[in-house]
Amino acid sequence: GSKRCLIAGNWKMNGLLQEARDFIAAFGSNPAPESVEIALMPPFTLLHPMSAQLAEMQIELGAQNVYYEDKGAFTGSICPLMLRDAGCHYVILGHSERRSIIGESNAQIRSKLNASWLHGLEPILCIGETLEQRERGITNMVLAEQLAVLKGAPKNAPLTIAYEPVWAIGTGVTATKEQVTETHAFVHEELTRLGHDCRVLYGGSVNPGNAEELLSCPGVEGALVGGASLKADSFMQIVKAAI
Ligand code: G2H
Repeated sequence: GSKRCLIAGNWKMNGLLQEARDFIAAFGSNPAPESVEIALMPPFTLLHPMSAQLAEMQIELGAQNVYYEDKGAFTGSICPLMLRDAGCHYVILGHSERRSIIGESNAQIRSKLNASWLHGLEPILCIGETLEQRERGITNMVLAEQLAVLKGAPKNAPLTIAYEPVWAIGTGVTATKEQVTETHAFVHEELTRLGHDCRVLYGGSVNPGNAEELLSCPGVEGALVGGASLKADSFMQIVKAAI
């Protein structure tokens, strides 16, 4: 299709300065493929240190979260302008770990979407059902509820969606081809209904061994990779699987 495939690495709460240097040194020797966009979301502390070199390697930079206020007395928070200042193009919003551990709500995610767009960031909005919700047969309802934060959003706002079944995150369990295809079809349908024609990534235990199969599912336009993005060689193998 017209959408360029995106392979994005979410480092979560991993990565010290030396590991960032090692990653760049190891990844640097690989020529960036034309057909695949690559992005990396290291922790906040590595954004500035990695920014220039990732840009040279044509790897887009992203953050894993943002606060929705512009500035001021919000101790411990990072605003969209700070992310732009560090060279970020992307920001992950609504990751299941933030929803479940931090208790982030759809209302907060909506505020973060608006703040991100206001400052020219492209959100990667994460959605996904828990195992209990899948077993109860309410997957589509949960996903529709999570996507409803897009109601009334500007139609041409930059946006990427990541479908990440919670039961497949960091567990080594991946969704089957059928589950991925079926759920991505629903997500695309819902997005069309909401007036957004954006990329939909798959996420959840994507690794070099399953990437090609997952990326070949209809409606999958890239991957959000956690654990397997920490090492340059496994991340590169996933990028190659997308070519
Ligand atoms: C899902 C994914 C990246 P992992 O959270 O967002 O992580 O690949 O480790 O399951």
